[in-house]
Amino acid sequence: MKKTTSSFFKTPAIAYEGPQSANALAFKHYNPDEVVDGKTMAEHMRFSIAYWHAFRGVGADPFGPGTIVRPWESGKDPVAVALKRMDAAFEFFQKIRAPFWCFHDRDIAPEGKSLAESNKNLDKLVAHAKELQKATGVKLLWGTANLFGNPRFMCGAATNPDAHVFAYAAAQIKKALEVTQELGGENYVFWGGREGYETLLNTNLKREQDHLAAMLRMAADYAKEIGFKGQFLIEPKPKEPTTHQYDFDCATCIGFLRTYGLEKIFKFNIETNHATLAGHTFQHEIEVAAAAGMLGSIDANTGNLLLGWDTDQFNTDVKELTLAMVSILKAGGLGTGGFNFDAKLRRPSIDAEDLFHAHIGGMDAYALAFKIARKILAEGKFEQFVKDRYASFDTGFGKDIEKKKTNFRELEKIALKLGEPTPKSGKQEYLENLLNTYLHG
Ligand code: XUL
Ligand code: CO
Repeated sequence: MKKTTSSFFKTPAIAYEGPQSANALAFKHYNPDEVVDGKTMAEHMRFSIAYWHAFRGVGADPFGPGTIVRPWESGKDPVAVALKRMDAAFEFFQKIRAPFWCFHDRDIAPEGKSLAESNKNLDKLVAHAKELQKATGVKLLWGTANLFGNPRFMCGAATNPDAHVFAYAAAQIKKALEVTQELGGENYVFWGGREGYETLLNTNLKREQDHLAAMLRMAADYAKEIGFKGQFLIEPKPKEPTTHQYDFDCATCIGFLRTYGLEKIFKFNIETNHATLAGHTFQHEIEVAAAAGMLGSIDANTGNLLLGWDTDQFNTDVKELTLAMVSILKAGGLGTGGFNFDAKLRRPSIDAEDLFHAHIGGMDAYALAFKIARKILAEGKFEQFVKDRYASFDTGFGKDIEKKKTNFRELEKIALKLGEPTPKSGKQEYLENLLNTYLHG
C-alpha cells in the first residue's frame, strides 16, 4: 500500500508477528501478504473498516453523551472537520492494513440546510476520498445512504406513509449510488433502517411493502441507467429501531424479493448481530443465503446475547467464526463482498489505540477461523459424515424422490414392503468433540 501524509495516530502500522508474539499491537494470525492458494490473505479476507463506527462513533448511548474525543474533530466549519476526519480515517485504514472501507453518505459529509447543499457537501468529500483512495490504494467495498438518522425519516423512508418523504429518500439513494460509482464501490447496501412499524393501528403493511419494492426496483433501474456494476445487497435485521422490521432475516427477504420479482438483482449482506437478534446463528443465515445463491458480504461483528439489542461488538469468538467460514468457503466465498467491521468500541474504550486493538482482534479471529476452516474442509470429515447421512437419497427410490420421479402410490408400496426404518444416530456429541480437535489442537 502507498502512504498518506497525515499523522493523527501515534500507533505505527500494524505488522504480522505470528502466534508467538507478545506484542498486543501486532497481528498474530492475519498476515496480509501470506499467499494461500495463489491469493494473499488480504485478497482472501477483503477486510473493510466501517466509517460510521470507527470515525463517527463517539460512545454515546441512551443514558449519556459521547465519551470518545478525537483530535481531528476540532474546528468550526463542519466541511473542514469532515475533510480532516477523512485524512485520519485513511491513515487508520493504512496502518491497520485494511484494503477496503464502507460509508453512509451522511457519515462522510455533513447534511446541509437543503438537499442541494447536502449534495454539494458530499461532492467535496467524495472528491477528497477519491484522492485518498488513489494515494493509498484503499478501495470502497460498498456505499449506502443514511435513511434513518434524520427526523424526516422517523416513520421510515421507502415505507413512510408520506410520498414526499419517499421522494426525498429516492433522491438520496440516487445520489449515494452516483458517489458509490464515482469511488469505484464494488457493492451497494440497503439496510432497512426504519423500514418497519411500531403499531398496526396506524400502518398499512401491504402498501408499505409494495412501496419498499418500488424503491428497490427504481434503484436497480437507475443503477442500470448510469452503468453502476456493483452488486446490490440487502442487509436483513429483525428489529431495532422499529419493533417489526420488514427485512427480518434472509428467509423473509428471499420471500419478499421473490414476491416482487427482485431476487436476481440482490444478494445479502449478513450481519452476525442481526442474525442472533432474529433468533438464528450467524452460520444459519449464511447457509440460507448460500442455498439461494445469494451470499454477498458480511458485516463482521457480534452481539451480547445477555442483552436484547444490537451491541455491534468486535467478534473474537473463533468457534463461531470457524463455523461461519466453513459455510462461506463451501459456498465458494463472498465474490465482490468482504468482511466489514460493523463494530464499535465500548463506551469506556476512549483511546485512539483502542481502535487498533479492536480491529486487530477482529482481523486475527477471522484469519484464524479461515485457516481452521480450510483445514476442516481439506480433511472433509464433517462433509463425509453429512454425505453418508443422506446416502439413501443417492440411489433407488431416494434418488427418485429427488428427481421427482416417484409418487405417493409407489412410496406407499415401498413403505409397506420395507416395514419399520432402522434408527440411525445423529452423533451430535461426537461431531462437537471432533470440532474441538480443530479448534484446540
Ligand atoms: C445497522 C447496521 C447498519 C448497516 C448499514 O444495524 O448494521 O450500519 O450496516 O446501513
Ligand atoms: Co451492518
